[in-house]
Parts: sequence; C-alpha cells; structure tokens
Amino acid sequence: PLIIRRQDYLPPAWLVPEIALDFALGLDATHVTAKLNVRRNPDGNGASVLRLNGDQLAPVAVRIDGQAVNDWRLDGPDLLLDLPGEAHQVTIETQLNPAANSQLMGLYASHGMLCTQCEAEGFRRITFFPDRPDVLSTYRVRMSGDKAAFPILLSNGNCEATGEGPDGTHWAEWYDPWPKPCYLFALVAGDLVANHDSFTTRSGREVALNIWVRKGDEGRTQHAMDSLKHSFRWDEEAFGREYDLDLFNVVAVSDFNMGAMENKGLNVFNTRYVLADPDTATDGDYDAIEGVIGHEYFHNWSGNRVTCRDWFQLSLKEGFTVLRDQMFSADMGSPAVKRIEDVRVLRAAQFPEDSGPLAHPIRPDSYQEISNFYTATVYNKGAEVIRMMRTMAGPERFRAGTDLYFDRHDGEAATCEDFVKAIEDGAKLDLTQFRRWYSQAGTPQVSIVADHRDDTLVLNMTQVVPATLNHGGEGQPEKQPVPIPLKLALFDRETGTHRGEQLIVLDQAEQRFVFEGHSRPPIVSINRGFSAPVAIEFERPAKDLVFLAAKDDDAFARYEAMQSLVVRHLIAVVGGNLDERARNAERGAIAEAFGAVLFDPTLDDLMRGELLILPAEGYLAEQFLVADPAAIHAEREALKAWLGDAMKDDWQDLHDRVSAAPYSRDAAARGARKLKTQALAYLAAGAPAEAKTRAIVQYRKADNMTDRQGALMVLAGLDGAEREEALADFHARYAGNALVIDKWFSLQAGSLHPKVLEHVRQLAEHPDFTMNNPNRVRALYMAFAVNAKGFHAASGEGYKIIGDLIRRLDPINPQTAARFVPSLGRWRRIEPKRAAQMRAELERIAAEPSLSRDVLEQVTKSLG
Ligand code: HT7
Ligand code: ZN
Repeated sequence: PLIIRRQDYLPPAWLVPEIALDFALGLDATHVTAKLNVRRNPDGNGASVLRLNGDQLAPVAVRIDGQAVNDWRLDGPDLLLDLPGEAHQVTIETQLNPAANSQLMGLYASHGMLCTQCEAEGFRRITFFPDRPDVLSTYRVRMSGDKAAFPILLSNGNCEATGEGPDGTHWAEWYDPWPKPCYLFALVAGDLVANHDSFTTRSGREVALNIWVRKGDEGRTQHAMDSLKHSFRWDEEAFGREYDLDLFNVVAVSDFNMGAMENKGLNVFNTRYVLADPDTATDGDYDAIEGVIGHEYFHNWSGNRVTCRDWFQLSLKEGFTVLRDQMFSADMGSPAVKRIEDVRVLRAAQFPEDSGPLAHPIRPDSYQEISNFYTATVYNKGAEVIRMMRTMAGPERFRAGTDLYFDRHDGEAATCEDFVKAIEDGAKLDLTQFRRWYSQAGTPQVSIVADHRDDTLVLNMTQVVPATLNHGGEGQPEKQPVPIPLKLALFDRETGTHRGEQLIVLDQAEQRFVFEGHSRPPIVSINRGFSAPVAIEFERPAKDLVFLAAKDDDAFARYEAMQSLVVRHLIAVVGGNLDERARNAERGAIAEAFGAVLFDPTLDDLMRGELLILPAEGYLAEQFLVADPAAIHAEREALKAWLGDAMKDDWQDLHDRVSAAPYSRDAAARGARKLKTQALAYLAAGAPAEAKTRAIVQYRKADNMTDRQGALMVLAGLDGAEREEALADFHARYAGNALVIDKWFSLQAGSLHPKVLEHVRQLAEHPDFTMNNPNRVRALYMAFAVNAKGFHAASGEGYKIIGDLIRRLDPINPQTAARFVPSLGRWRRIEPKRAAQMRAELERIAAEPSLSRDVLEQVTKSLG
C-alpha cells in the first residue's frame, strides 16, 4: 500500500488562484466543466507537469488556453498535463452519476437532492484538481438544472445572478471571494425550505441566516437557529472572531458520513444535528445540535480563514475547534457538567485508541487513507492538548496567543507548529518540551505516592508514556516525558477546607512536590477539572475518596472520586481479590457516597445525574492489561443491582420527585429528566418488577422524547409482552421519522436483553434497515458494537455480526465500514479465547479479494 508521510511534504508545483465551475445538474448525469487558472508556484520545484488528482473520473474533454488537447495522460487515477509557460487556463470536462455514488464523497444524490462532501479528498471525485489543502482558490460556480426538481441552488459565498433556462430549467451563479482549498467547496441543489433569520455582527454587518431542510421538517429547526445565533455572538466575545460574508447557509441532509461539514458559507449537516423538537429529540440530541452547530461555525476561523497546510495538520483545525465548541457549550449551559461529559467521551473513545493498534499522535506521521484519521485522538485529545496550553497560560494570555495566531496566519495554510509558535509568542510561554504532545502517541500514566511527615506533605510522582507499537506501522517504542499541568488542592481532613487551588507541572520522569504547613495529612484533590489528559494511579483510603465525592468544591474532582471509588472496587472484584466481607464493606462505602450525592441540597440535578453514573465497561476494560469483558459486565451489573436493591426506596422517591416536574428546556427540568431514567435503570437492575411498572407509566405519560426513550430503553432490556408492545407502539408512532426510527434500532441493539444477538440479526432484515444510510447503519451496528454483553458474547457471534457488516458495507461505503474495525482491533487487550475469535474475524475480512484502502489499512494495522 502507498504510505503518505508527513516528512515528505513538498509545496505544490502549481497554484490555482481561480477556478470557475459549471454544473449541468441531473440526479444520474451531471456534467461538470472546470476552468482552472493555474500558475507556477515560485516556491515549487519548477516542474512543468501539472498533476491533477482524480478518483474514479475520466476526462470528457481537456483544453489548455482554449485549445483542445489530447496529449494528457493518466497516472493511476490522476491526470497529468505538460504546461510550457508560467500561467495557463486549463479546462476539463467530466461526467458524473450522483445517484450511483453510495460512498457519499464528492457529488451524490440524497432523497432527490444533490449535495457534495469534499473533505478530505472528495473534490477529486467531481473534477481533476490539485486536491490538497495548501492550494487556495476563489470559486465562481454556475449551476443549472430542472427547476421543479431543484428549485433551490446553493454554493459557497454569495449568489450573484439567477435566471431561467430552456425547458423548465433555471440557473444560479455564486461567487466566494475568500480563497479556499477545494475541500471547502460545496454545492446543494434540491427542493428545500428554510428557516430564515439574520444576525448583525459587532461591526454592523447584517448576515442572512438560512437553515434549509426538506419540506415538513422546518418546524424542527428553531433550536439549530438559536444555537447558530449564539455561536455567532460567542465567537465575537470569546475569541474576537466576526463572520465575513453576508450570507450563512446550513443544509440538512439525511445521508451523510459524519456529523457535519464546515464548507465556506454553506455548512452541510447530517439531519441528526439540525432537527429537534421535544417530541422527537432527547435532551442529549439538543445538546449535540448546539455543539455541532457551534463547531462548524467556529471552523470559519479555525479551519477556513486559517486552514491546514496538509492533512497531517488536521488537529490544527479539529483539535482547536473542538476546544472552542466545548468552551461554547460550557458557557451556554453548565461548565461542570460539560467538562465531565467531555472527559467521559475522551475516556470512552480516545483512551482505547491510544492504547490499541491504531494509536497515533495528534499530528500523525503517516497514513494510507486520511479518512481513517478523523479520530478521537486528532479531535478530542487534540482539544485537550490545546486546553493544557490555556491552563498553563491562563485565559487572557491564551487569548493573546490565539489573536496572534489568527492575525499571523489569516489566509494561509498553516501547520500545528505555526499554532504552537503563535501561542508561545502571544502568551509568552515556553512550549519547547510541550511540543512532544504533538509527536507522541499514548496516554501518559502518572503514579503518585503521598508521604506526610511532621508538617510536610511530599507527593512523589512518576510519569510513563507507554510504548505504542502500532503493529504494522513504525510505532513509537520509546517516549520522552511531557509537561503535565495538574491542578491541585489540599483539603484539611478536619476542617474540610483547602487554602486555594495550585497548578503544578510534572515534566520529569520522576519528580517530588513538597507542600509545607500541613500538620495533618491532607486529602489530595488532583487533576482538578481534568487539567491533563492522563491516567492517574494514586492508592489512598476509601474514606478519602468518599470525602472528595461528597465535599470537593471542584465538580470534576468530585465526579472523579466517585468513579475511582467504583473503579477500584470493580477491579478488585473482577480480579477475585475481595472476600465477601471486604466486598460488602466496599459496597457500603459506595452506597454512602451515592447517598451523599442523592441528598446533597447544594447539587443541581444535572450534576447529581453525572455523579450517579457508573464507569463505562470500556473504561473499566482499559484498567486491565488483558480484560475479561464478560466478568466486567457481570460485576458491574451486580453492583448496579445491589445499589438498585439496597437503595430501592431512595430510587423510588427520586423517581417520584422528578416525575412531578413539567416539561421545559431549563436546566432544572433537564436535570429531573436525566435522574428519572437513571432511577429507573438502577431499579431495573435491582427491582425489575417495580422498574417495569414505572417504565410503562413513564412511557405512556411521556410528553417528550427524553422520557419516552429512557422508559423504552429500560423496557427493551426486560422480558415480557410489555416490551414488545412498547417497541411496536414506538415504531408505529414515529413511522417515517428517520431519526426516531434510528433510536428504535439503537435501543434494541444496545439493550441488555438476553436475546440481543438474535434481535440484531432480525433487525438487519427489517424493511426499515438499509446499508445505504450511514445513520441507520450506525444506529443498529454501532449501538451493538459498544454493547459489551452482545458484542463479546462467548460464542463469538457478536464479532461475526460486526465482521459480516464490514465485509458487506465496504463495497458500498468504505469510510463507514472502516469505522467498525477498531472494535475488533482491540483483541490483544481481551482474554485469549475471545481474542482468538476477534482475530479470526479480522483475518476473514483481510481475506476479501478487493478491500477498500480504508478498511485494508485498519485491518492490517489491527492484525499487526
Ligand atoms: N471537518 C469535517 C470533517 C468531515 C469529513 C471527513 C471525512 C469524510 C466525511 C466528512 N464529513 C465531514 C467535520 C468537522 O470536523 O467539522
Ligand atoms: Zn471539525
């Protein structure tokens, strides 16, 4: 396979300052004429050959400076032209079949509309072009098509002219004055309606805002519109960034490979991150919409105005933009709850990546297929790395750094190094050693031993960044220490107070931190706010954790103490290291901490809900070198059942209290809904009959999707006619609403029901299931792949289901297929019997005669 390496970067030989595109649109035949004004790059290698990337394209016609030529040649998928002069006009015609494009990259059809997805390398499926992010052009786009089929014609920038054509056709011409890489090009044509609004920027520019959806969906766009306006305002206030066109369009598409796409002035969204109303969207859906709308909008500066030099720099825009969307959501809601949720995502998705065969630094060194690098490492760890810079600099100095970055690199294709240097210069921070965070994969493991003598506390710390062998790739066997900023507070165990938060930076392999003036051994609250994305090992008495869980004034630290209490208990029981008495004592300590949380009047319900969540099975598995997923599942469920039974009255009281709250979108009502389903879930584990009765009532009375889905989730895991009735009712009630039917698939595939494997097989045959819609595929199979009970079934059947899916989906949508490989790729960290079954499944995939580059890369690296 061809391996692309970061070190091999060369500037482009030719630049394309302008491109004019003409689209004669049709669902199964679209004709594209591209006129490229090209000129030799003074910083290039001087070659006279112009390489234009293509992917499954054949040129219909090629002209140079208006003259037809036929001495062009193909090099694999690419078109090569010899150009004698300094500057030329190159015209290329191509013919596409959007309806046949099941990969959803390039120009494709979705429910009668046409739309594009060009990041990372989709533009080369539309026309031949130097498809790399350091070639920036202004775009003039003309499109024509049947007016009845495509009444709305959109592209980037501003619409400059429209008109009627022959035979019921019409046309529109768009011009985007901001030079951009081709991955930010977009076109949409379809029968759409909009929610129209406007926003006035701080300098007085009036921006028209439109959210385009299919007819009938317009009533579900208001939350997205509100989120968009909040995003515009927030970026002005938090980062000094103003919008730079008179128009901002968002289009919702139901067939989409990812969440959304930040095309300049024309964001294209998965419907999932646009459409919401209380009857069909959960509180989680509302939050996700706000976050993704913000994320794509913030890319206008972090990604579009300053873009990436090459795809190795992806975290430059993605890590930074994730940090920006996290800060935005924190400011719009509860910062404490948002931080906990973000850490939970990091631990569930990124920590396993960092310790598995696909580990890579946030700035990777090589790739075969760039789509495989849109990862939790590049996005979420990338955000954590920039967050650490902010923690070390403080908010004001960090802002000076980002101001300098935007000023210095506006209009450029920049690198991660450019970003670090700008923060270094603007925030006045020495980041020499910190740069290792960009080049080393793996989650640093910090060990802490506390030693208290006289009135002095010494924290002896070590850090190890584990070797990441990246089987099949070059790997990183040896690592250097990284600077780890740790926020810390020392609580006096008698007064229950501390003298203020401090920031220490662990930057050696071994280091001592001395704290004087503590006559009693203090209780150490460390990595407050999750100030560094590391794993911490710190042996301490359960009573210290119970104290922190009940009293820490840092919300994240409180959550962390709760998690640690449960994690260490479950590690011990799974390892068979606790006798009955010790187990009961530990369960008692956990119940005590749960009680403190349940009855703490200072907590709001949203935060209370966070503190009552048990650590995820995936995160527990991470704590073992080799994990037994069945044992982890069984013990976690046993603890849940014990808590459900031992605290039955408390859960019932809680369920009664929160059920009385009327529906509203305010924080108190959202907190009540979160606790409602949590109480049900604990009851379902410990007192199933009681849970069933309550779940049926909750389902029937529900006036919103959060309650209805929560109740159905509990029922879907229990046996009996009520389960079938509720599922049938849900399906009938929401027939035709794709996003809600997705939930119906997910609830069953993710359920604790003993027949989940059989259910998943049946659901794959359901008339509503299709391999051509990524949302539907993910709804069924992602929900299943993270359902440890089903996926890790002792028979190996769960692995086979995912293996079969990958093989069947690969020819249809390789990008989506490849996203399922990591679940099988974790076999080295699973007990031997299951590991062999997982590996065999990977081998079965590898034996397929014509795998996509996407799946092949992930499978070969996973087999190692
Ligand atoms: N920047 C966008 C990435 C994206 C994408 C990448 C590969 C294939 C399809 C895709 N759709 C969107 C999304 C974002 O991070 O904002
Ligand atoms: Zn992004």
